[in-house]
Amino acid sequence: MQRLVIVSNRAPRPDEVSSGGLGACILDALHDHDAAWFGWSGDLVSNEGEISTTCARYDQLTQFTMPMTERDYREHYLGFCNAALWPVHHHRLDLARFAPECSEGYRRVNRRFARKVMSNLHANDLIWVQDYHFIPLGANLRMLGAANPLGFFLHIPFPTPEVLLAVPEHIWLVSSLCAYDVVGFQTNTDRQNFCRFVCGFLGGEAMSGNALRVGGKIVTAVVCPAGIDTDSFYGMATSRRAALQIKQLRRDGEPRINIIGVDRQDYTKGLPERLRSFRRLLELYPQNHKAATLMQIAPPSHEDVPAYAQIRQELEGLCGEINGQHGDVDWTPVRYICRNVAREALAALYRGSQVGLVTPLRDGMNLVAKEYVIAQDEDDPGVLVLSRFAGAAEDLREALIVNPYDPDEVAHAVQRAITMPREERIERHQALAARVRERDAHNWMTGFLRVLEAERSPALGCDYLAPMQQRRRARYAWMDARPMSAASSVAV
Ligand code: ADQ
Repeated sequence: MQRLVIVSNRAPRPDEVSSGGLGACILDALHDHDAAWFGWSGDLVSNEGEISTTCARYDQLTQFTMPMTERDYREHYLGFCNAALWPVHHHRLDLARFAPECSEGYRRVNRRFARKVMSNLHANDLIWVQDYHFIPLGANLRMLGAANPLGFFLHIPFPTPEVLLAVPEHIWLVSSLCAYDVVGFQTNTDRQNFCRFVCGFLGGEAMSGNALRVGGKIVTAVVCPAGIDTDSFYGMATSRRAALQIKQLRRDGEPRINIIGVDRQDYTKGLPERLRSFRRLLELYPQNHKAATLMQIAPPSHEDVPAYAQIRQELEGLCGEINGQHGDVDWTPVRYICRNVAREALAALYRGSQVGLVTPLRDGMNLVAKEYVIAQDEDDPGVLVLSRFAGAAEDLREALIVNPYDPDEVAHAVQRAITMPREERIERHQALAARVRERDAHNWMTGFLRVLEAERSPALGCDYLAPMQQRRRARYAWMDARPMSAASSVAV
């Protein structure tokens, strides 16, 4: 089997609990695959001279991690990735900030990672770059002479062209995506948005199948929804330990209806809106008093970004308000847990909850929705209430699909979930579980890699590659030049 080279912002340790979907999804899919994974170690150093690479081996996985400088962290990570790309891709232009030094920091870090990958690359490797932190990495690798098949997967939504135009470097960004052989998206909508941009603003044209021709080069754009390791998650949810935990959750005197939400604290996850919907449930359906509890597990993320610190304050305020207004000595309506929980414990909590409340305002996929489905007892399953703005809603149509901005609609859906007859719950669950299994982490990875492998040139590794590499270097050289204006012409 060929070695797979993965590059992502963080390379999670396989033995650690993390609240990130990307790491969980790749680790779940990587079983038995010979792989090298490059990422940021999470450490900061004061200058570039102090950057050194740490190599760790876990079975067939080798991880290469390196620190970032404080300046990189400020400009690349906080400044461009978190303050520009993340809000734009989630349609939050009100929160987006653009600064030339930040886009330069983004280019700088991408160039550094490209050099690091290049110095450890084998001729037969497949390269798979993950997510928005590394959009230009592929073009950088081509400039350094890499001839390997190059794939990219976008875990977050691809915005509509009208929104993406707000990023000053929009032409450069999407052209950089076109430097890959294969670009993967979570949903049809994301792929369509990408194609609309390529055809509308880069002069690209749709070819047969999934191919697009842009400036004489072909890029294949595929839909490949991210998934979970369904067997291992089901195993965790049905373990003896899980059964004990569920029993404890439902012990006498505790509320009978458990509603669960699990999300990183992020403004895209719709957490304040969810709490307001739960409050509305208690107002509209007072029979839930002393009966229903919302357990919201929400570990903080990006605490050094002001928009994130605000969410935490807002959440804590809302929990206090709801508990103060509706709670009683023997009933706490909202249980708020602000830290990471072991995956096994999470699986048990899902299984012990009658309603899974997954209501992001916008989300690439949302793996929590899939985890909730798989954790259920097939004979007495809970009901998934899912935002129409989660990528998962494209597939999981038998969930109760809601508009997360409308607290009344969400409250009515939760009430419908609580009172849904068992036969209907089973029927919906069977359809959902079949789809989640069909699109699990393994199929996500193999589906993508199958398309990428088809890009492999039979000449790889041969001497006569040199002229081809030179042509490629020349083709991508412009991308490393100083930032371009939106009006500049593009030849990819
Ligand atoms: P996220 O937005 O991070 O990632 P999401 O799909 O919501 O991912 O998954 C979060 C993961 O973290 C789940 O596996 C969940 O169980 C876990 N998790 C969350 N809170 C936790 C806690 N407190 N303790 C332990 N585990 C916790 C991005 C995109 C998503 C996309 C994924 C995968 O934003 O839209 O689904 O990548 O492609």
